[in-house]
Amino acid sequence: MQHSFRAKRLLASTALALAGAAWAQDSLTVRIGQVGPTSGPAAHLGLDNVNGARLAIDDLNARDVRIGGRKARFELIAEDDAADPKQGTQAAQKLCDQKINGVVGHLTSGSTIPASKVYNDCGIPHISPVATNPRLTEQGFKTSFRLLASDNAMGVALAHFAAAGLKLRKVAVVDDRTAYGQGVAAVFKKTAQKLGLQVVDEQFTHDKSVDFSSILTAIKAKGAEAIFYGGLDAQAGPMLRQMQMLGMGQVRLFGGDGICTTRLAELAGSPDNLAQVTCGEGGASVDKMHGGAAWKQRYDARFAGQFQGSSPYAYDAVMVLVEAMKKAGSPDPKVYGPALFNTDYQGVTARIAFDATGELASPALTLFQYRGGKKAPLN
Ligand code: ABU
Repeated sequence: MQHSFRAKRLLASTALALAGAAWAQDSLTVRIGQVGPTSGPAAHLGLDNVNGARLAIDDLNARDVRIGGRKARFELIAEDDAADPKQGTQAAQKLCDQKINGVVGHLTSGSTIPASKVYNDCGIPHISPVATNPRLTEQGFKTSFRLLASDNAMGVALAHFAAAGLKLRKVAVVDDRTAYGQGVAAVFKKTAQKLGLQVVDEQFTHDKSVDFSSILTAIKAKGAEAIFYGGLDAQAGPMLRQMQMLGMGQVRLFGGDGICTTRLAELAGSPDNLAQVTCGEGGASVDKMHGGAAWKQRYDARFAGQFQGSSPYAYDAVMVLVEAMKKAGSPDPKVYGPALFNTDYQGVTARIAFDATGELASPALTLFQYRGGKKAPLN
């Protein structure tokens, strides 16, 4: 009696172990890293990015995704770099050490560019959904990709709008000394000067600063009709508030996608303080994206009040990595990495294909102004 009970238990546990082994053979776990700031002044931008990537992971897990005939389960490994270049490379090394399958990120150019060398050295592809400094794809790495237009396009478009659209003559340029801020401000300045605009002042701040009174006072004295700010909304918001306090309410503020966020209104203190803002994004406005409105509805239902602008790009970055894995029949970065160059995928943000440098083949570009504190596309 005792013996037959033991034998049955043994049989049952052997069957379970065999079933487990068969499942393990038929399935695989794909780990996607994601890096951006979820602490510090840019934390709201980082959170929006993680949310986009998480939505993609959950959508994939709800589908029967097969890679090389095996059912795939997806995990998101999110790392905080606080928008700091050193923490960015540390996060990249950590993901390399964990032999992650692919990375979405990083968010700031200052963190993404040094991290891209780490990914190149360990052979793991990364797709940045937000970093726009052109240098990212000029390094010749076969592991770096970008899902939106770079600052070369953005700085040029904003300078053309200032000169031809608004017929301005005198502008000042301020940047936050980060790779992004310096880069986009330099492109704007060069183009503005080519178009005959006078750059009457150039000032610098940093990405943790909140007091711009001395910079603004100097710019006011030079009679600038507009300021181009190369940096993020965490500085542009208080700058707009202080412009009002210093009687500079008629001076326009230009900036790239770093200031072009939903949260700018809150950071500027009042929607009225945004009336003079023109900003650009290296993609289409979300309402004009393929299925963008429906996607945003889903996002808002899950992450109410957290949308800043870049989450659809983080979502697409996950999907593009997984499409390449499916095409190559393997989640091994060395195997599927080259397939990224053959991407032809209809994402939320755009029809996605890359050129030989890892840049999006045909990026859109949208300029925005704010109406009643809400972003309104100009094109
Ligand atoms: N592209 C704007 C913010 C991120 C960055 O490039 O630093």
